[in-house]
Amino acid sequence: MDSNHDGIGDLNGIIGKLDYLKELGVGAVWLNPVYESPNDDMGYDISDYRQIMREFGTMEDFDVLLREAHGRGIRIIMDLVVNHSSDEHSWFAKSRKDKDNPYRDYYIWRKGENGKEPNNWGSFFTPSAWKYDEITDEYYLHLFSEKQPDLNWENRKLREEIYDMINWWLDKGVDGFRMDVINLIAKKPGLPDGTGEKTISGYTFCPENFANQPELHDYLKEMRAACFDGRDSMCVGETPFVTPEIGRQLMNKENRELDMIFQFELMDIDSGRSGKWEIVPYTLADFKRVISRWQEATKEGWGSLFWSNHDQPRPLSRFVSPDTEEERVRAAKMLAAAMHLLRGTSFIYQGEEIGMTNAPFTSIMELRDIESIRYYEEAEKAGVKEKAWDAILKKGRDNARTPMQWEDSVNAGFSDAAPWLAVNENYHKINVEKALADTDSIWYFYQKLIAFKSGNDTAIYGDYKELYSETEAVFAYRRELEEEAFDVICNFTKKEVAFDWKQYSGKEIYFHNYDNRSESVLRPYEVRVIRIK
Ligand code: ISL
Ligand code: CA
Repeated sequence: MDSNHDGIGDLNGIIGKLDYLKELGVGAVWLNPVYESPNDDMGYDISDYRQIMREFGTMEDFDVLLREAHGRGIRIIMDLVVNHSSDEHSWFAKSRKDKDNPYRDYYIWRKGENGKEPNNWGSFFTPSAWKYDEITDEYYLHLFSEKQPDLNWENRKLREEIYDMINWWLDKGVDGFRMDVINLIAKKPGLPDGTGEKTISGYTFCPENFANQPELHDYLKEMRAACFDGRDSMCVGETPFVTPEIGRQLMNKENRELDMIFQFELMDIDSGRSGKWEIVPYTLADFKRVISRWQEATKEGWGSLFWSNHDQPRPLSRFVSPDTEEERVRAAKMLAAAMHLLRGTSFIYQGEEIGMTNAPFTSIMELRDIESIRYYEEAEKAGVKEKAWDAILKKGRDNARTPMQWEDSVNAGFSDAAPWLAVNENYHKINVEKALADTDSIWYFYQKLIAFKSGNDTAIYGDYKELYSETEAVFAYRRELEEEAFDVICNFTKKEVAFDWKQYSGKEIYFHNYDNRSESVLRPYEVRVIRIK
Protein backbone atom coordinates (compact mmCIF):
# COMPACT_ATOMS: atom_id res chain seq x y z
CA MET A 1 0.00 0.00 0.00
CA ASP A 2 1.36 3.39 -1.03
CA SER A 3 0.75 6.08 1.59
CA ASN A 4 2.40 9.09 -0.03
CA HIS A 5 1.32 9.16 -3.67
CA ASP A 6 4.55 8.09 -5.36
CA GLY A 7 3.34 4.74 -6.68
CA ILE A 8 5.62 2.74 -4.36
CA GLY A 9 4.38 0.73 -1.39
CA ASP A 10 5.85 1.88 1.92
CA LEU A 11 6.07 1.30 5.67
CA ASN A 12 3.27 3.74 6.47
CA GLY A 13 1.14 1.92 3.94
CA ILE A 14 1.75 -1.32 5.84
CA ILE A 15 1.00 0.34 9.17
CA GLY A 16 -2.35 1.42 7.76
CA LYS A 17 -3.15 -2.19 6.90
CA LEU A 18 -2.16 -3.84 10.17
CA ASP A 19 -5.78 -4.01 11.28
CA TYR A 20 -6.58 -5.76 8.03
CA LEU A 21 -3.85 -8.33 8.70
CA LYS A 22 -5.02 -8.77 12.28
CA GLU A 23 -8.56 -9.38 11.05
CA LEU A 24 -7.29 -12.04 8.65
CA GLY A 25 -5.56 -13.74 11.59
CA VAL A 26 -1.94 -13.16 10.60
CA GLY A 27 0.54 -13.80 13.43
CA ALA A 28 3.71 -12.49 11.83
CA VAL A 29 4.69 -10.43 8.82
CA TRP A 30 7.81 -11.22 6.78
CA LEU A 31 8.98 -8.04 5.08
CA ASN A 32 10.96 -8.38 1.87
CA PRO A 33 14.14 -6.28 2.21
CA VAL A 34 13.40 -2.71 3.32
CA TYR A 35 17.06 -1.65 3.70
CA GLU A 36 18.87 1.00 1.70
CA SER A 37 19.45 -0.33 -1.79
CA PRO A 38 19.97 0.83 -5.37
CA ASN A 39 17.23 -1.70 -6.22
CA ASP A 40 19.03 -3.63 -8.90
CA ASP A 41 17.19 -6.71 -7.59
CA MET A 42 14.32 -5.05 -5.73
CA GLY A 43 16.14 -4.60 -2.43
CA TYR A 44 18.00 -7.93 -2.49
CA ASP A 45 21.09 -5.79 -3.11
CA ILE A 46 21.71 -3.95 0.14
CA SER A 47 24.00 -0.92 0.33
CA ASP A 48 23.44 -0.21 4.04
CA TYR A 49 22.12 -2.88 6.41
CA ARG A 50 21.21 -0.34 9.10
CA GLN A 51 19.19 2.13 7.05
CA ILE A 52 15.68 2.01 5.68
CA MET A 53 15.25 2.48 1.92
CA ARG A 54 14.21 6.09 1.38
CA GLU A 55 11.26 5.16 -0.86
CA PHE A 56 9.85 3.02 1.96
CA GLY A 57 10.15 5.62 4.74
CA THR A 58 12.46 6.33 7.66
CA MET A 59 13.83 4.43 10.65
CA GLU A 60 11.23 6.29 12.74
CA ASP A 61 8.51 4.83 10.50
CA PHE A 62 10.06 1.42 10.98
CA ASP A 63 10.02 1.81 14.76
CA VAL A 64 6.35 2.78 14.60
CA LEU A 65 5.61 -0.26 12.44
CA LEU A 66 7.32 -2.50 14.98
CA ARG A 67 5.43 -0.95 17.89
CA GLU A 68 2.06 -0.97 16.14
CA ALA A 69 2.50 -4.56 14.97
CA HIS A 70 3.57 -5.77 18.40
CA GLY A 71 0.66 -3.90 19.95
CA ARG A 72 -1.63 -6.09 17.86
CA GLY A 73 0.23 -9.30 18.63
CA ILE A 74 1.82 -9.40 15.17
CA ARG A 75 5.52 -10.22 14.92
CA ILE A 76 7.90 -8.71 12.37
CA ILE A 77 10.34 -10.94 10.48
CA MET A 78 13.02 -9.20 8.41
CA ASP A 79 14.75 -10.46 5.29
CA LEU A 80 18.43 -11.14 5.91
CA VAL A 81 20.42 -10.91 2.68
CA VAL A 82 24.00 -11.80 3.53
CA ASN A 83 25.15 -14.10 0.76
CA HIS A 84 25.90 -10.89 -1.12
CA SER A 85 25.67 -7.13 -0.67
CA SER A 86 25.20 -4.37 -3.18
CA ASP A 87 28.29 -3.23 -5.08
CA GLU A 88 27.33 0.18 -3.69
CA HIS A 89 27.90 -0.96 -0.10
CA SER A 90 30.85 0.90 1.47
CA TRP A 91 32.55 -2.47 2.12
CA PHE A 92 32.68 -3.17 -1.60
CA ALA A 93 33.80 0.37 -2.46
CA LYS A 94 36.80 -0.18 -0.16
CA SER A 95 37.32 -3.77 -1.23
CA ARG A 96 37.77 -2.98 -4.89
CA LYS A 97 40.26 -0.11 -4.32
CA ASP A 98 43.47 -2.10 -3.91
CA LYS A 99 44.60 -5.60 -3.09
CA ASP A 100 45.97 -5.01 0.40
CA ASN A 101 43.20 -3.08 2.11
CA PRO A 102 41.43 -4.73 5.08
CA TYR A 103 38.14 -5.01 3.14
CA ARG A 104 39.63 -6.75 0.12
CA ASP A 105 38.90 -10.13 1.58
CA TYR A 106 35.25 -9.31 2.44
CA TYR A 107 34.46 -10.39 -1.13
CA ILE A 108 35.71 -13.15 -3.40
CA TRP A 109 38.42 -11.87 -5.77
CA ARG A 110 40.46 -14.00 -8.18
CA LYS A 111 42.90 -13.49 -11.03
CA GLY A 112 41.72 -14.34 -14.53
CA GLU A 113 42.78 -17.53 -16.33
CA ASN A 114 44.42 -16.74 -19.69
CA GLY A 115 42.41 -13.58 -20.08
CA LYS A 116 39.16 -15.30 -19.12
CA GLU A 117 37.09 -15.72 -15.98
CA PRO A 118 38.67 -17.64 -13.05
CA ASN A 119 36.26 -20.55 -13.61
CA ASN A 120 33.25 -21.54 -15.72
CA TRP A 121 30.50 -20.81 -13.19
CA GLY A 122 27.27 -19.38 -14.55
CA SER A 123 25.14 -17.04 -12.43
CA PHE A 124 21.41 -16.82 -11.73
CA PHE A 125 21.01 -13.52 -13.56
CA THR A 126 23.97 -13.19 -15.94
CA PRO A 127 26.00 -15.52 -18.17
CA SER A 128 29.19 -15.62 -16.07
CA ALA A 129 29.30 -15.43 -12.27
CA TRP A 130 32.46 -13.30 -12.49
CA LYS A 131 32.91 -9.63 -13.24
CA TYR A 132 36.24 -8.15 -14.26
CA ASP A 133 37.30 -5.06 -12.32
CA GLU A 134 39.93 -2.89 -14.02
CA ILE A 135 41.11 -1.14 -10.86
CA THR A 136 43.02 -4.18 -9.59
CA ASP A 137 42.91 -6.34 -12.71
CA GLU A 138 40.95 -9.11 -10.95
CA TYR A 139 37.49 -10.62 -11.09
CA TYR A 140 34.89 -10.76 -8.28
CA LEU A 141 32.29 -13.49 -7.82
CA HIS A 142 28.57 -12.71 -8.08
CA LEU A 143 26.10 -15.61 -8.08
CA PHE A 144 23.31 -13.12 -8.83
CA SER A 145 23.72 -9.84 -10.72
CA GLU A 146 27.06 -8.03 -11.13
CA LYS A 147 25.65 -5.48 -8.67
CA GLN A 148 25.36 -8.25 -6.03
CA PRO A 149 28.96 -9.30 -5.22
CA ASP A 150 29.15 -12.41 -2.99
CA LEU A 151 30.45 -11.87 0.51
CA ASN A 152 33.39 -13.99 1.62
CA TRP A 153 32.21 -15.92 4.67
CA GLU A 154 35.70 -17.36 5.19
CA ASN A 155 36.63 -13.94 6.56
CA ARG A 156 36.06 -13.88 10.32
CA LYS A 157 35.80 -10.07 10.52
CA LEU A 158 33.07 -10.05 7.88
CA ARG A 159 31.16 -12.70 9.80
CA GLU A 160 31.44 -10.68 13.00
CA GLU A 161 30.17 -7.55 11.28
CA ILE A 162 27.16 -9.51 10.09
CA TYR A 163 26.45 -10.91 13.56
CA ASP A 164 26.71 -7.38 15.03
CA MET A 165 24.18 -6.17 12.46
CA ILE A 166 21.79 -9.05 13.23
CA ASN A 167 22.04 -8.34 16.95
CA TRP A 168 21.40 -4.66 16.31
CA TRP A 169 18.05 -5.48 14.67
CA LEU A 170 17.17 -8.08 17.30
CA ASP A 171 17.93 -5.56 20.06
CA LYS A 172 15.60 -3.17 18.30
CA GLY A 173 12.89 -5.77 18.74
CA VAL A 174 12.49 -7.56 15.41
CA ASP A 175 11.31 -11.12 15.91
CA GLY A 176 13.45 -13.03 13.47
CA PHE A 177 14.72 -13.40 9.94
CA ARG A 178 13.99 -15.06 6.67
CA MET A 179 17.53 -15.77 5.49
CA ASP A 180 17.98 -15.23 1.79
CA VAL A 181 19.81 -18.08 -0.05
CA ILE A 182 21.56 -18.80 3.24
CA ASN A 183 22.77 -22.21 2.07
CA LEU A 184 24.92 -20.57 -0.61
CA ILE A 185 27.19 -18.65 1.79
CA ALA A 186 29.95 -21.30 1.80
CA LYS A 187 31.59 -22.05 -1.54
CA LYS A 188 33.54 -25.19 -2.41
CA PRO A 189 37.23 -24.58 -1.52
CA GLY A 190 39.33 -23.93 -4.61
CA LEU A 191 36.21 -22.89 -6.58
CA PRO A 192 36.54 -25.77 -9.07
CA ASP A 193 34.94 -25.67 -12.53
CA GLY A 194 31.41 -27.02 -12.80
CA THR A 195 31.17 -30.24 -14.79
CA GLY A 196 27.49 -30.18 -15.75
CA GLU A 197 25.79 -28.98 -18.92
CA LYS A 198 26.48 -25.55 -20.36
CA THR A 199 23.82 -22.80 -20.35
CA ILE A 200 22.79 -21.01 -23.57
CA SER A 201 25.60 -18.53 -22.98
CA GLY A 202 28.27 -21.19 -22.55
CA TYR A 203 28.80 -21.19 -18.78
CA THR A 204 27.94 -23.91 -16.26
CA PHE A 205 25.37 -23.45 -13.55
CA CYS A 206 26.78 -25.61 -10.76
CA PRO A 207 25.03 -25.50 -7.39
CA GLU A 208 27.13 -28.49 -6.32
CA ASN A 209 30.00 -25.99 -6.00
CA PHE A 210 28.19 -23.24 -4.11
CA ALA A 211 25.24 -24.75 -2.24
CA ASN A 212 25.12 -26.91 0.90
CA GLN A 213 28.88 -27.07 1.51
CA PRO A 214 30.12 -28.62 4.79
CA GLU A 215 31.34 -25.24 6.13
CA LEU A 216 27.76 -23.93 5.88
CA HIS A 217 26.88 -25.82 9.03
CA ASP A 218 29.83 -24.31 10.93
CA TYR A 219 28.77 -20.78 9.95
CA LEU A 220 25.15 -21.36 10.90
CA LYS A 221 26.10 -22.78 14.29
CA GLU A 222 28.39 -19.84 14.91
CA MET A 223 25.66 -17.38 13.90
CA ARG A 224 23.11 -19.12 16.09
CA ALA A 225 25.37 -18.89 19.14
CA ALA A 226 26.38 -15.28 18.42
CA CYS A 227 22.88 -13.94 17.74
CA PHE A 228 19.91 -16.16 18.46
CA ASP A 229 20.60 -18.38 21.45
CA GLY A 230 18.67 -17.17 24.46
CA ARG A 231 16.33 -14.98 22.43
CA ASP A 232 12.67 -15.48 21.57
CA SER A 233 13.15 -15.38 17.81
CA MET A 234 12.62 -17.40 14.65
CA CYS A 235 14.87 -18.05 11.65
CA VAL A 236 13.70 -19.60 8.44
CA GLY A 237 16.35 -20.32 5.82
CA GLU A 238 15.63 -19.90 2.15
CA THR A 239 17.46 -22.96 0.85
CA PRO A 240 17.21 -23.86 -2.82
CA PHE A 241 18.83 -27.19 -3.84
CA VAL A 242 18.28 -28.88 -0.46
CA THR A 243 17.45 -32.54 -0.21
CA PRO A 244 15.43 -33.89 2.71
CA GLU A 245 18.71 -35.20 4.19
CA ILE A 246 20.36 -31.78 4.20
CA GLY A 247 17.09 -30.22 5.29
CA ARG A 248 17.04 -32.45 8.36
CA GLN A 249 20.54 -31.32 9.29
CA LEU A 250 19.63 -27.64 8.93
CA MET A 251 16.49 -27.72 11.07
CA ASN A 252 17.29 -30.47 13.55
CA LYS A 253 16.89 -28.83 16.99
CA GLU A 254 20.05 -30.39 18.46
CA ASN A 255 22.17 -29.07 15.60
CA ARG A 256 21.46 -25.46 16.63
CA GLU A 257 21.36 -24.10 13.07
CA LEU A 258 17.96 -22.93 11.74
CA ASP A 259 14.36 -23.28 12.95
CA MET A 260 12.79 -23.94 9.57
CA ILE A 261 13.73 -23.98 5.92
CA PHE A 262 11.97 -23.28 2.64
CA GLN A 263 12.51 -26.36 0.50
CA PHE A 264 12.34 -25.94 -3.28
CA GLU A 265 11.49 -29.39 -4.58
CA LEU A 266 7.86 -28.46 -4.98
CA MET A 267 8.64 -25.10 -6.59
CA ASP A 268 11.05 -26.80 -9.02
CA ILE A 269 8.57 -29.50 -9.99
CA ASP A 270 7.96 -27.94 -13.42
CA SER A 271 11.62 -27.01 -14.01
CA GLY A 272 14.00 -28.93 -16.24
CA ARG A 273 17.70 -29.65 -15.76
CA SER A 274 18.78 -26.26 -17.06
CA GLY A 275 16.61 -24.43 -14.53
CA LYS A 276 13.28 -22.71 -14.08
CA TRP A 277 12.91 -21.46 -17.66
CA GLU A 278 12.95 -24.96 -19.07
CA ILE A 279 9.35 -25.79 -18.27
CA VAL A 280 8.68 -29.51 -18.09
CA PRO A 281 5.46 -31.45 -17.56
CA TYR A 282 4.79 -33.13 -14.23
CA THR A 283 1.97 -35.25 -12.88
CA LEU A 284 -0.10 -34.87 -9.76
CA ALA A 285 1.56 -38.09 -8.64
CA ASP A 286 4.98 -36.34 -8.71
CA PHE A 287 3.47 -33.42 -6.87
CA LYS A 288 2.03 -35.63 -4.13
CA ARG A 289 5.29 -37.53 -3.75
CA VAL A 290 7.22 -34.32 -3.11
CA ILE A 291 4.75 -33.07 -0.53
CA SER A 292 4.69 -36.41 1.29
CA ARG A 293 8.47 -36.72 1.24
CA TRP A 294 8.83 -33.33 2.91
CA GLN A 295 6.08 -33.95 5.44
CA GLU A 296 8.12 -37.01 6.38
CA ALA A 297 11.40 -35.07 6.45
CA THR A 298 10.02 -32.37 8.73
CA LYS A 299 8.68 -34.83 11.30
CA GLU A 300 11.70 -34.32 13.55
CA GLY A 301 12.11 -30.64 12.69
CA TRP A 302 9.42 -28.21 11.69
CA GLY A 303 8.10 -27.58 8.19
CA SER A 304 7.31 -24.37 6.40
CA LEU A 305 4.39 -24.36 3.98
CA PHE A 306 4.30 -22.14 0.90
CA TRP A 307 3.79 -22.12 -2.82
CA SER A 308 3.42 -18.45 -3.23
CA ASN A 309 5.92 -15.65 -2.71
CA HIS A 310 7.60 -12.79 -4.56
CA ASP A 311 9.71 -15.22 -6.62
CA GLN A 312 6.97 -17.58 -7.74
CA PRO A 313 4.08 -17.26 -10.19
CA ARG A 314 0.62 -17.34 -8.63
CA PRO A 315 -0.42 -20.92 -7.75
CA LEU A 316 -3.91 -20.34 -9.15
CA SER A 317 -2.35 -19.81 -12.57
CA ARG A 318 0.31 -22.47 -12.16
CA PHE A 319 -1.13 -25.57 -10.53
CA VAL A 320 -4.76 -25.39 -11.69
CA SER A 321 -6.50 -23.83 -14.68
CA PRO A 322 -9.89 -22.42 -13.74
CA ASP A 323 -11.85 -20.96 -16.66
CA THR A 324 -14.73 -19.26 -14.93
CA GLU A 325 -15.00 -16.99 -11.91
CA GLU A 326 -16.82 -19.73 -10.05
CA GLU A 327 -13.98 -22.17 -10.76
CA ARG A 328 -11.37 -19.63 -9.66
CA VAL A 329 -13.03 -19.22 -6.28
CA ARG A 330 -13.44 -22.94 -5.76
CA ALA A 331 -9.89 -23.72 -6.88
CA ALA A 332 -8.41 -21.04 -4.60
CA LYS A 333 -10.20 -22.52 -1.59
CA MET A 334 -9.15 -26.03 -2.53
CA LEU A 335 -5.50 -24.97 -2.88
CA ALA A 336 -5.68 -23.11 0.44
CA ALA A 337 -6.87 -26.16 2.33
CA ALA A 338 -4.50 -28.52 0.47
CA MET A 339 -1.42 -26.49 1.41
CA HIS A 340 -2.16 -24.89 4.75
CA LEU A 341 -3.63 -27.89 6.57
CA LEU A 342 -0.34 -29.73 6.14
CA ARG A 343 1.96 -29.95 9.16
CA GLY A 344 4.13 -26.82 9.44
CA THR A 345 4.02 -23.05 9.58
CA SER A 346 1.92 -21.47 6.82
CA PHE A 347 3.37 -18.65 4.76
CA ILE A 348 0.71 -16.71 2.84
CA TYR A 349 1.78 -14.21 0.22
CA GLN A 350 -0.09 -10.92 -0.22
CA GLY A 351 -3.08 -11.35 -2.49
CA GLU A 352 -3.20 -15.13 -2.03
CA GLU A 353 -6.11 -14.55 0.35
CA ILE A 354 -8.20 -13.01 -2.44
CA GLY A 355 -7.08 -15.39 -5.17
CA MET A 356 -4.86 -13.07 -7.22
CA THR A 357 -3.59 -14.53 -10.50
CA ASN A 358 -0.64 -14.09 -12.89
CA ALA A 359 -0.28 -10.78 -14.71
CA PRO A 360 -1.38 -10.54 -18.35
CA PHE A 361 1.83 -8.91 -19.59
CA THR A 362 1.95 -8.09 -23.29
CA SER A 363 5.53 -6.88 -23.64
CA ILE A 364 8.90 -7.23 -21.89
CA MET A 365 8.83 -3.42 -21.47
CA GLU A 366 6.17 -3.85 -18.80
CA LEU A 367 8.43 -5.95 -16.57
CA ARG A 368 10.71 -4.72 -13.78
CA ASP A 369 12.31 -7.98 -12.61
CA ILE A 370 16.00 -8.31 -13.41
CA GLU A 371 15.77 -12.10 -13.67
CA SER A 372 13.15 -12.06 -16.46
CA ILE A 373 14.68 -9.08 -18.26
CA ARG A 374 18.19 -10.56 -18.32
CA TYR A 375 16.91 -13.94 -19.43
CA TYR A 376 14.96 -12.33 -22.26
CA GLU A 377 18.08 -10.45 -23.41
CA GLU A 378 20.11 -13.66 -23.52
CA ALA A 379 17.34 -15.51 -25.34
CA GLU A 380 17.08 -12.71 -27.88
CA LYS A 381 20.80 -13.05 -28.61
CA ALA A 382 20.40 -16.80 -28.99
CA GLY A 383 17.40 -16.29 -31.32
CA VAL A 384 14.84 -17.94 -29.05
CA LYS A 385 12.96 -14.98 -27.65
CA GLU A 386 9.45 -16.30 -28.45
CA LYS A 387 10.07 -19.39 -26.38
CA ALA A 388 11.56 -17.25 -23.61
CA TRP A 389 8.59 -14.92 -23.57
CA ASP A 390 6.28 -17.87 -23.20
CA ALA A 391 8.30 -19.10 -20.21
CA ILE A 392 8.35 -15.60 -18.68
CA LEU A 393 4.57 -15.37 -18.93
CA LYS A 394 4.30 -18.64 -17.05
CA LYS A 395 7.06 -18.29 -14.47
CA GLY A 396 8.38 -14.73 -14.38
CA ARG A 397 8.55 -13.24 -10.89
CA ASP A 398 6.62 -10.07 -11.76
CA ASN A 399 3.52 -12.25 -12.06
CA ALA A 400 3.26 -12.15 -8.29
CA ARG A 401 4.74 -8.70 -7.72
CA THR A 402 1.90 -6.62 -9.18
CA PRO A 403 0.41 -4.33 -6.52
CA MET A 404 -2.08 -5.58 -3.96
CA GLN A 405 -5.65 -5.22 -5.19
CA TRP A 406 -7.52 -3.36 -2.46
CA GLU A 407 -10.59 -2.09 -4.25
CA ASP A 408 -12.26 -1.37 -7.57
CA SER A 409 -10.89 2.14 -7.98
CA VAL A 410 -7.97 3.65 -9.86
CA ASN A 411 -4.84 1.44 -9.58
CA ALA A 412 -6.82 -0.98 -7.44
CA GLY A 413 -6.66 1.47 -4.54
CA PHE A 414 -2.95 0.74 -4.14
CA SER A 415 -1.89 4.26 -5.13
CA ASP A 416 -3.33 7.29 -6.88
CA ALA A 417 -0.04 7.68 -8.75
CA ALA A 418 1.17 5.33 -11.49
CA PRO A 419 2.44 2.28 -9.59
CA TRP A 420 6.06 1.08 -9.97
CA LEU A 421 4.65 -2.05 -11.65
CA ALA A 422 1.25 -1.87 -13.30
CA VAL A 423 -1.70 -3.37 -11.44
CA ASN A 424 -3.36 -6.48 -12.85
CA GLU A 425 -6.45 -5.27 -14.73
CA ASN A 426 -8.55 -7.98 -13.15
CA TYR A 427 -8.72 -5.85 -9.99
CA HIS A 428 -12.22 -4.82 -11.04
CA LYS A 429 -13.40 -8.26 -10.00
CA ILE A 430 -10.60 -9.47 -7.72
CA ASN A 431 -10.10 -7.07 -4.80
CA VAL A 432 -10.23 -6.94 -1.02
CA GLU A 433 -13.27 -4.69 -0.78
CA LYS A 434 -15.32 -7.12 -2.85
CA ALA A 435 -13.99 -10.12 -0.94
CA LEU A 436 -14.90 -8.59 2.41
CA ALA A 437 -18.45 -7.91 1.23
CA ASP A 438 -19.09 -11.56 0.36
CA THR A 439 -19.15 -14.00 3.30
CA ASP A 440 -18.57 -16.86 0.85
CA SER A 441 -15.34 -15.37 -0.55
CA ILE A 442 -11.85 -16.85 -0.65
CA TRP A 443 -10.90 -14.26 1.99
CA TYR A 444 -13.28 -15.62 4.62
CA PHE A 445 -12.17 -19.14 3.78
CA TYR A 446 -8.60 -18.08 4.62
CA GLN A 447 -9.73 -16.32 7.78
CA LYS A 448 -11.47 -19.45 8.98
CA LEU A 449 -8.56 -21.65 7.91
CA ILE A 450 -6.02 -19.50 9.76
CA ALA A 451 -8.12 -19.49 12.94
CA PHE A 452 -8.47 -23.26 12.72
CA LYS A 453 -4.79 -23.82 11.97
CA SER A 454 -3.72 -21.67 14.91
CA GLY A 455 -6.10 -23.13 17.44
CA ASN A 456 -6.54 -26.82 16.65
CA ASP A 457 -3.92 -29.18 18.07
CA THR A 458 -4.46 -31.78 15.37
CA ALA A 459 -3.88 -29.16 12.66
CA ILE A 460 -0.74 -28.03 14.46
CA TYR A 461 0.82 -31.24 15.78
CA GLY A 462 -1.09 -34.10 14.17
CA ASP A 463 0.72 -36.75 12.14
CA TYR A 464 0.45 -36.67 8.35
CA LYS A 465 -0.53 -39.62 6.21
CA GLU A 466 -1.30 -39.55 2.50
CA LEU A 467 -4.64 -41.12 1.48
CA TYR A 468 -6.00 -42.47 -1.81
CA SER A 469 -2.55 -41.98 -3.35
CA GLU A 470 -3.49 -44.20 -6.28
CA THR A 471 -6.51 -42.05 -7.21
CA GLU A 472 -5.46 -39.79 -10.06
CA ALA A 473 -6.64 -36.18 -9.82
CA VAL A 474 -7.04 -36.45 -6.06
CA PHE A 475 -4.65 -35.24 -3.37
CA ALA A 476 -5.79 -36.36 0.06
CA TYR A 477 -4.28 -36.78 3.50
CA ARG A 478 -5.13 -37.44 7.11
CA ARG A 479 -3.94 -35.42 10.10
CA GLU A 480 -4.18 -37.34 13.34
CA LEU A 481 -3.63 -36.97 17.07
CA GLU A 482 -4.82 -39.40 19.75
CA GLU A 483 -8.25 -37.90 20.30
CA GLU A 484 -8.97 -36.28 16.94
CA ALA A 485 -8.34 -36.81 13.23
CA PHE A 486 -9.49 -35.22 9.99
CA ASP A 487 -9.17 -35.99 6.29
CA VAL A 488 -8.43 -33.36 3.64
CA ILE A 489 -9.73 -34.47 0.25
CA CYS A 490 -8.99 -32.37 -2.83
CA ASN A 491 -9.84 -32.67 -6.49
CA PHE A 492 -7.00 -30.89 -8.31
CA THR A 493 -8.80 -30.99 -11.66
CA LYS A 494 -11.90 -29.49 -13.21
CA LYS A 495 -13.17 -32.93 -14.08
CA GLU A 496 -15.66 -34.80 -11.97
CA VAL A 497 -14.00 -37.76 -10.25
CA ALA A 498 -15.81 -40.81 -8.92
CA PHE A 499 -15.53 -40.90 -5.16
CA ASP A 500 -17.34 -42.91 -2.54
CA TRP A 501 -18.38 -40.67 0.34
CA LYS A 502 -20.20 -43.45 2.24
CA GLN A 503 -17.52 -43.95 4.85
CA TYR A 504 -17.79 -40.27 5.74
CA SER A 505 -21.55 -40.15 6.09
CA GLY A 506 -22.73 -38.36 9.20
CA LYS A 507 -19.27 -36.95 9.95
CA GLU A 508 -18.66 -33.31 10.74
CA ILE A 509 -17.36 -31.21 7.84
CA TYR A 510 -14.74 -28.65 8.86
CA PHE A 511 -14.27 -27.04 5.43
CA HIS A 512 -15.89 -27.35 2.02
CA ASN A 513 -16.30 -25.28 -1.14
CA TYR A 514 -19.68 -26.51 -2.42
CA ASP A 515 -22.97 -25.75 -0.66
CA ASN A 516 -24.59 -29.11 -1.16
CA ARG A 517 -23.26 -32.65 -0.78
CA SER A 518 -22.70 -35.17 -3.50
CA GLU A 519 -22.71 -38.90 -2.79
CA SER A 520 -20.56 -40.44 -5.47
CA VAL A 521 -18.30 -37.80 -6.99
CA LEU A 522 -15.77 -35.13 -6.26
CA ARG A 523 -16.82 -32.16 -8.35
CA PRO A 524 -14.42 -29.78 -10.17
CA TYR A 525 -11.86 -28.42 -7.65
CA GLU A 526 -13.93 -29.73 -4.79
CA VAL A 527 -12.39 -29.88 -1.33
CA ARG A 528 -13.85 -31.36 1.82
CA VAL A 529 -12.17 -31.46 5.19
CA ILE A 530 -13.95 -34.01 7.33
CA ARG A 531 -13.52 -34.88 10.97
CA ILE A 532 -13.32 -38.66 11.28
CA LYS A 533 -12.82 -38.98 15.02
O1 ISL B 1 13.66 -16.62 -8.09
C1 ISL B 1 13.98 -17.77 -8.21
C2 ISL B 1 13.19 -18.62 -9.00
O2 ISL B 1 12.44 -17.81 -9.79
C3 ISL B 1 15.11 -18.36 -7.52
O3 ISL B 1 16.02 -18.92 -8.39
C4 ISL B 1 15.72 -17.31 -6.65
O4 ISL B 1 16.62 -16.52 -7.37
C5 ISL B 1 16.42 -17.97 -5.52
O5 ISL B 1 15.45 -18.73 -4.86
C6 ISL B 1 16.95 -16.94 -4.56
O6 ISL B 1 15.97 -16.01 -4.20
C7 ISL B 1 16.28 -15.03 -3.28
O7 ISL B 1 17.54 -14.42 -3.53
C8 ISL B 1 17.65 -13.65 -4.73
C9 ISL B 1 16.47 -12.69 -4.92
O8 ISL B 1 16.49 -12.21 -6.23
C10 ISL B 1 15.15 -13.34 -4.63
O9 ISL B 1 14.10 -12.42 -4.74
C11 ISL B 1 15.23 -13.94 -3.28
O10 ISL B 1 14.01 -14.46 -2.81
C12 ISL B 1 18.95 -12.90 -4.64
O11 ISL B 1 19.03 -12.21 -3.43
CA1 CA C 1 5.04 5.47 -1.30
